[in-house]
Amino acid sequence: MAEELERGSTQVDHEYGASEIQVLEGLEAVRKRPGMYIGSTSSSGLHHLVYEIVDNAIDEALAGYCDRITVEILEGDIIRVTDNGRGIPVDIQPQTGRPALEVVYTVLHAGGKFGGGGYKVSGGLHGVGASVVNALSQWVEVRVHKNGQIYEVKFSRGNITQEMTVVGTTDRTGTEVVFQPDPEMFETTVYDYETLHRRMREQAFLNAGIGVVMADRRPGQEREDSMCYQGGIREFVTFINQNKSPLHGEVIYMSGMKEDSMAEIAMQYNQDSYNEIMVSFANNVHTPEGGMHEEGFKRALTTVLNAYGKKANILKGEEKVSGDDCREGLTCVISVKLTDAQFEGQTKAKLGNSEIRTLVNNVVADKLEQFLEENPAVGKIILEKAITASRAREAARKARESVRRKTGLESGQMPDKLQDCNERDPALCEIYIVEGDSAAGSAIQGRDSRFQAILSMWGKMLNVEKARADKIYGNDKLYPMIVALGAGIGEEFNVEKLRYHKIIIMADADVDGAHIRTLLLTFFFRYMRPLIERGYVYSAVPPLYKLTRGKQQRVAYSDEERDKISAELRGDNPNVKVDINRFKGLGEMDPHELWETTMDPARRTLRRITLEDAVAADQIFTVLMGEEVDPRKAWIERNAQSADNLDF
Ligand code: 1YM
Repeated sequence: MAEELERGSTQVDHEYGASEIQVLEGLEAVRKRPGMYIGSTSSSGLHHLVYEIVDNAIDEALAGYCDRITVEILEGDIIRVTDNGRGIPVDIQPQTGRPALEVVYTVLHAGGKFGGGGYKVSGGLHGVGASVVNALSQWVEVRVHKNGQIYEVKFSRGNITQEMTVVGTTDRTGTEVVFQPDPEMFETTVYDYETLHRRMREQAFLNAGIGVVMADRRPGQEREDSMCYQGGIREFVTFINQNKSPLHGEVIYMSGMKEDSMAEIAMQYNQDSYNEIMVSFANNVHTPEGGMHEEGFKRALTTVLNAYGKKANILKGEEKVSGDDCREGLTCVISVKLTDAQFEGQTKAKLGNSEIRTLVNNVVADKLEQFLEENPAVGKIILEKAITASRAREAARKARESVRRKTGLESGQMPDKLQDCNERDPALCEIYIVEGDSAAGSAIQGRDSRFQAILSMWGKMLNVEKARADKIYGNDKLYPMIVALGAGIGEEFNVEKLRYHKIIIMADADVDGAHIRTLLLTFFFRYMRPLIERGYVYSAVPPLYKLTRGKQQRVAYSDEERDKISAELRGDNPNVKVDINRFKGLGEMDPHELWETTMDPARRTLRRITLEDAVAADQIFTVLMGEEVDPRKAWIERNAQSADNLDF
């Protein structure tokens, strides 16, 4: 990497001053340890580059100078981001003697340190800015429209290859950034439209009134989505609830500020769901692990509903509703903006600033009370929903205890469907959840029984979106799994008691397999969410093809790999015959094959299930599992070639 920096820098035709040497050292550090700056060099890090550039445009919009941002994926997975703001400053920066534009793109943490005025509120996972994108890109070009001129600067792997030059005149203002991520730095350089689209939509919801265009210009996959939400997070709630039936027409919206911080909350209850969806952000950054803003909200919601229920005589005598009762069926979006956000937790996705808890608590305490006073009819249905939840919870507790007594949940007795492993340290243990009898048979024979347990499941699984906890405990598919995992569910879930730290869903690579996987993920998402948050849930990746040439056999996990291996087996001879067979299902593999291709830790591929976007996950789950049949059909048709063997 040092070599590349040197090669690039020979193209700069002036002598280095001390500050520029520092620049090179700074960006070299980024190339040495990219993960420290963008989280990882996987697909997630690749997408992060786009967010960093977009964040600068969002900041410009929040400052009130820009109302339109366009993000395009061009042919060759080149990214172009354009805004109509003031344009990055081009004047000479006194400390460096270079134009600000060059400094922003070459000095680590340059953004926001100068240019004056306001604080940077948006910011990706680490908020490290344009120079990191530059360091990790094969090339970057920035064009700034400002003062009637078009200024252009070019870089390669962090080094200036064309100093800032005026290349034309213009009658508008704004910034255009085009870059190509460096394939030497990333495991993949292929962009996923949906990932970027989801993120841009989220930003459009969080920043009311900003127009965001997302476009795919890659040949053969052209697509464009225009987003602008005047209602901001109110419309976000409506969007999340689009396939649900709201309990009250209007989304409840509350906002307030104190000193430099501000909070806004939008919420709406649903009739047909027992789950709570809480999506929170701090400075436009998603905080899936929650934190102080969520705590403040929960506390105030419970207090206000109990107080109102009493005052309106809906709660009688000593009757109370718990926090969980108050949030059953609730969809809520919380967005806070503050000067010095502290991100904590396992994945730095939890807000730690305690003053925000007080702010959100106060906003909700004031505004929700006021709303309920002004809308007593809505107040009544919300409280009745909470009371129903409270009674159902009590019934579920009783059901659970009776199941426990009958089946000895606490006796430590394991279900028949489990073939356990010998190892007892959960950190070393894996459990394969296998769909289908014959696949489970192969897995049991093929596994390494020292540390691999097999749980077989077959038949139709309970749709948990539609069921309450009491039904789940009584379900013959889920109950053995709950017992095998050993950590309980829902409020009682205790991850410390978990018996395996790798939970691997092994299902066929077809529509049925996708269905089972989604059902299981819905269940984990709803009732054992810490499993996903901690990264304990995986999907096995079985091969798709078997290639045979004489006695030689190989397997391929994708169409590209199939073609590559086929060419390898053929060698230079086009007349050689290579047999290509598509695996129809796991059940077709013999135990040995299954071990070699899908279960052997040294050779298998596992895909870790992440909670990267709880909204997206819930969308899919709701679309697939909810009451409405049409969106589910549409989703499956979009995502599978043959949907014929699925029943709705
Ligand atoms: C497509 C990406 O970077 N837009 C952008 C960036 C800046 C400004 C405007 C800007 C900021 C300020 C003053 C200020 C940036 N400026 C800087 C720095 N779009 C994109 N649009 N004038 C213009 O913050 O005061 C960093 S980013 F530091 F130079 F001011």
